[in-house]
Amino acid sequence: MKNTQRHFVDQIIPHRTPKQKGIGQAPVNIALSKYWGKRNVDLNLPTNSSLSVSLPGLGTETHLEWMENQSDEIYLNKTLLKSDNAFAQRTSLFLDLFRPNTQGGFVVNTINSVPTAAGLASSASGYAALALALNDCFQWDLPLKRLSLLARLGSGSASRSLYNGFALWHKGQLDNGMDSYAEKIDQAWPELCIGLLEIDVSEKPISSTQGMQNTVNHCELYAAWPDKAEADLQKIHQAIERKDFQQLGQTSENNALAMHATMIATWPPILYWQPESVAAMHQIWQLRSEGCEVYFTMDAGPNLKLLFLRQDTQTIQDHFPSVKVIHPFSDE
Ligand code: 2P0
Repeated sequence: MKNTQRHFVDQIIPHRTPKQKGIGQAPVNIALSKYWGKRNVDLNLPTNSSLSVSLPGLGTETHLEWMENQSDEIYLNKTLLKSDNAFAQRTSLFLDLFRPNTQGGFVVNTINSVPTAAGLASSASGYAALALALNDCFQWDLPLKRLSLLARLGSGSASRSLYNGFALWHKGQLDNGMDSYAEKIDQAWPELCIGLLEIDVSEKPISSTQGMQNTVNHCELYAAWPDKAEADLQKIHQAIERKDFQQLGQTSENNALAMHATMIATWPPILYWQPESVAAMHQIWQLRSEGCEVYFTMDAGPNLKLLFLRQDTQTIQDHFPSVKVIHPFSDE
């Protein structure tokens, strides 16, 4: 696995000589058309393309420095992690792909403004920020498209977190993974709002990586997923271009529920929802039947992300007092 990944990295980076300290910052992203399933586990190549919107103000900032004659030191939110910590081990394994020798180590300072493993995809902003910090530290000067290939190796959804606004991660066709990158969709939608509805932010029982692998291997319904995901992505892309909010909302909600249907139909079953998640869905459907255009999407966790337009903010806040409202395009 390591050799395959190192060979992949060799085709992208110009050298392995760190020049200075590096810094990277990246937002979390919410997929409107989801990534669920890999066609190649070593290279994190997905079975389907996906489309996301980034959440400005929520994400990761990473500082990186190469030190000769010491091992990696990894800080998460200013706390030094023990070397057997899962986050530290995963980070060090990723950094193995870039280190110039085995005598030195990286000092990594990661500040997350999202709870780790809470279904808000902190690994997405984490590996995107790390790819940017590496680019800065080694002074590679790589374009974002190339950095998204590197971020993808850390976590698939990280490929989309190199960008603000909408991003499209192409699944690619090649076995070597060089065409499986994300790029920005150059469209702003200032009225679009995302409402974060936290049901439970504790560590999830099964990681997305494991969950999607189990689904691919042990779900008869999964065969229908890749084609549906591609069709949904096209509809959402079109909805963004036409600013057709109903098409965006309906397709996104249906796409998320279809992804969860494949999880539920896996054996043993994977169910990230909690009773409060289902209660919130009913509340959203009730509001919609009363004429308020609100939809939801969900990832590998119990939390909901509401989709609505700015004009409905007050109604949404009245019905969901704890909702955190994000404007993905407030600065554009
Ligand atoms: C997404 N998720 O498109 C989907 C929807 C979760 C549900 O991408 O194994 O953490 O590291 O590539 O990127 C979460 O999966 O998985 C994810 P790996 P990742 O946002």
